[in-house]
Amino acid sequence: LTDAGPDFSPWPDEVAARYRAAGYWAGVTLGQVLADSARRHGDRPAVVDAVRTWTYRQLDHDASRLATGFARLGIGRGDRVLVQMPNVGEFVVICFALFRIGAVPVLTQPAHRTYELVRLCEQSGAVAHVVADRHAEFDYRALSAQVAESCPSLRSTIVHGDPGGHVALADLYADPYRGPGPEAGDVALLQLSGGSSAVPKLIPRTHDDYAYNARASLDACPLGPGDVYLAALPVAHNFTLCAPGILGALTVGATVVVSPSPSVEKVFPLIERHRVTVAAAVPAVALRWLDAADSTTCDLSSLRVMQVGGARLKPSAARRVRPTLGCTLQQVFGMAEGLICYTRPDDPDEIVVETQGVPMSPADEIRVVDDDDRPVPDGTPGHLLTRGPYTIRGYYRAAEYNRKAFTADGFYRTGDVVRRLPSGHLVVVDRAKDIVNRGGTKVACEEIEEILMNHPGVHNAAVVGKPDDVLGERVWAFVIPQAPLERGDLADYLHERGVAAYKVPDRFELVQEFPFTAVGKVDKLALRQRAAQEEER
Ligand code: J2J
Repeated sequence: LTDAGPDFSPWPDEVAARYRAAGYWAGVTLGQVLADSARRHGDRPAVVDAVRTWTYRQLDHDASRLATGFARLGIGRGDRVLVQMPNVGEFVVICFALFRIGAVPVLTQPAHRTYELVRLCEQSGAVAHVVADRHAEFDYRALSAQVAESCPSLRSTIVHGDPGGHVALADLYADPYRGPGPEAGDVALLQLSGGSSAVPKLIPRTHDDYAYNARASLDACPLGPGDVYLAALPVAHNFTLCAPGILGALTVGATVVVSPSPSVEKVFPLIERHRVTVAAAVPAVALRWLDAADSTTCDLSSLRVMQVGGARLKPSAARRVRPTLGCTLQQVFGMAEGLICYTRPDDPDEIVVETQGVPMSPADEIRVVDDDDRPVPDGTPGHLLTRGPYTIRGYYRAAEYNRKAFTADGFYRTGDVVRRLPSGHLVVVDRAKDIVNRGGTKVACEEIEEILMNHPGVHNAAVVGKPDDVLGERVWAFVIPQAPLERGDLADYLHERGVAAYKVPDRFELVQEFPFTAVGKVDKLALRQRAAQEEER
């Protein structure tokens, strides 16, 4: 058995014992969470997508039958499986089938291409890749075949839809699974980090910690069997999956409606048709919904809570939520590594509009510190460090990087700069990590810089965020050429290398030199300011 293994940084024994004794870790696997709900809410709708509905009983049964199919392919406890699915109900079935056998989904995004997938496969040693045949005019079977060429660990491609020579997902459903399952302390899934390193980092979340993540989220965002949660953001994202998201809804017998996209055209009719009560959006998406709400003919009156997170929501936009959508705003400041902060339904308006809430668990430990890790007074901006029952102690197979990303006593360095109010509410004021937050989607600057620097015409490259009214930020690359270069060449180069489209800089600026800091590093802050001052062309 691979078990949680040495690849995973466990919580110290005495801390784990404390989390168990306090009931944060309930000793229940995610597969058991669904099985319990199936017993209690069997005939209620669990998941609804554009094609069909699964009742709780059907979902549990399908997950169990698919688990047998996966097991017959040789997928076992501890094996990693790349799951790359668009927003369809089968995503949920696939994840729970893997949870049943203790196999570990690696939650990749539909936008990822060979560059990302090969690295994720190498990092995780994945044995299979689950994809949809085609989505958004792209053929994932061909993509998977390309990935398999570079990744000897990858044995099977499993396809939802027309298998085109690979294994058909539909053919895998067999008798209900009776084999062994995981322990609650095992790694349940690998989330992707927004990352600030050249190689993407994987986030090992255990059954115990992820189930608690969903339950604690339900304290901040209560759901019951009468609720309908709209999954409009990508289903694999931590926000959609677990804050309280799909997993939270399935814990309490609520219904998950999966929207194929977050567009107004898809989402508004779904809200009306299914009487959606809770929806989650990143700020860029929330703005589009707010702009369209005044003139829509759709009935949005069922909405009770609009969750917004993933990137900073401007107070001016936050103020529009109640008058425009007629529901409560909940700000969500979370991260796939763990910590989630929420504003609460009974918080005063000013708190809901101006802050990103309080940590959801009484066991969350928070430090706000200066550059030397010394605590700063409330009200003063500082680096946010955190530790707790659902925050990882280390990235997967990343011992060296972990020494930088965590303190010696196990606090995760979030890279976010926050101000803590005397009430405990956090306001995200800045970011110290080297990423661009493009409408909630994170781009690691170093990753793109490293690829650009391999281009023969590039002497040096620096990627920064350019403030943007709609997305919050866009990706800008400053490039020092060492040979004649067209801007279009660089975008083409990234596409040819198989980099996901959202990471390709929105603009390339060719320059003669970079500003440097006193210690001789490229001065990213100065470049960010320069980008901010440039007019859009
Ligand atoms: C400012 N920055 C924010 C916010 C996240 C719930 C919600 C979101 C995520 C997520 C998540 C922010 N205001 N409200 O996992 O469970 C930025 C911070 C943070 C990073 C994490 C969840 N909400 N951010 O966005 O792993 O910089 O998770 O560290 O994708 O997004 O990104 P990610």
